[in-house]
Amino acid sequence: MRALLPALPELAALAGLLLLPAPGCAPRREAARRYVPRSREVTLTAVPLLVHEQQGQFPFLRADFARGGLLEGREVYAFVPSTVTVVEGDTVRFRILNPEDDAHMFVLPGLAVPVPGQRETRATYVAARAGIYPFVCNMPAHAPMMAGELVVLAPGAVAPGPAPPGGAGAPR
Ligand SMILES: [Cu+2]
Repeated sequence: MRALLPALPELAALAGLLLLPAPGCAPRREAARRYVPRSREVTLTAVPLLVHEQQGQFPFLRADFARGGLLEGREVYAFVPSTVTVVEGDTVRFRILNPEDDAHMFVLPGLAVPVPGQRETRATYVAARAGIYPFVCNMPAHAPMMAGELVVLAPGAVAPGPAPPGGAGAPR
C-alpha cells in the first residue's frame, strides 16, 4: 500500500506544478505590462478648406455660397489632424492654432473652448474612459464639417511602460 501512494514531499511538488501559472500570466509580468498614463501634447491647427476668401481662386464657390447653394451660410474648415489617439488615463494638453481671422470653438464631451482668430489656445483634457469621442467646432456656419475624433484606447491595447526618451519603438 505504502508503495502505491506517492510520498508527501512528492505530492507537494506535484501540487506546486499544477499551481504554476501559464507562461505570460505571472503576476510579476502582468504588473510590468500595466500601462502608465502620461501627459501628451497635441497640436491642432484650424485650417480653411473652402471659405469665402477663396472665391477668386475657385470660381465654383460663388455658386456654392450663393442663396440656395450647397454651402449657403457655411464655410468648410478642418481641425488638422482630425484624429487624435491617446490611452485611458492620459492627460491631453491641446495646443490649438488658429492662424486665420475667423473664430472657432473646440468642443469635446466635458470641454468647450473658444478658439479666437490668429491666436494659440491651450486646453487640458483628462481622457478618463476608453471610447471614441467626437470633437467639433459647434458654430452653425462650421458644423458639422469642422470635426474630428479623440480615440481613447483601453490600456490593454497598447505596449507597456513609459517611453524611454527618444527610444525607437517606444509606445506613443
Ligand atoms: Cu469653426
